[in-house]
Amino acid sequence: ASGAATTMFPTASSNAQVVNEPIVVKAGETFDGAGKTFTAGNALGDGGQSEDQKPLFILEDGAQLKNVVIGDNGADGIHTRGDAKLENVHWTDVGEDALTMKGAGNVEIKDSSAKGAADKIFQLNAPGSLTIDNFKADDFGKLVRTNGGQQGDWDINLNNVTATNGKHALVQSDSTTVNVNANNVETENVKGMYKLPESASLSIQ
Ligand code: ADA
Ligand code: CA
Ligand code: CA
Ligand code: CA
Repeated sequence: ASGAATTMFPTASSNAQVVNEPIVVKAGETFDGAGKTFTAGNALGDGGQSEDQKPLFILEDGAQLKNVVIGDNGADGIHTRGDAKLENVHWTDVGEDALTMKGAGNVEIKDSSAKGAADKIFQLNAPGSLTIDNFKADDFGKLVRTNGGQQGDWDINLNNVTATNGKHALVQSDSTTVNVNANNVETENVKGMYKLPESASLSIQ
């Protein structure tokens, strides 16, 4: 697939800033990484599949994160606590997962990419919406997963997404009220695609 997304996969810098304590972006503030690479120190975790790892960034309600490359220790990625906007954020080797919605809100991610996720990229543990626009994913388990076995009102919007080499699903949810809208999504070698309850709403354009 030539691809629906125009964003690129950047290479992590070997001169990364090591993060030993999560960087908190306070409510309503913007953190601009200026294109630098950030990588987790061992204090946050090893980037493997253990569930007790910490994130590199915590975005409080209304925070924005832009121009950030996350390097080869992705630990528990990014946690959001409410509404959040991410722009030009790239996970070069996703850790346990890439981003977790920990608080209810609307999370928007644009012009970004992720690769190398043993399991999930986006983990939705609190209700709200996840909207991604112009996003590339390669080598992952699931692009989006709402928390296993949980019900919740989630709206998942995928716009201009190119996803390649997915092992389990593009979007997986156990919630009977989940809404998924996919607009201009191209996939190649993605197994499972939309794994949703019968009553979920799925619109593909
Ligand atoms: C797994 C686990 C959840 C939660 C989640 C996460 O799905 O079962 O309890 O920890 O990962 O947020 O990474
Ligand atoms: Ca997990
Ligand atoms: Ca990885
Ligand atoms: Ca996690």
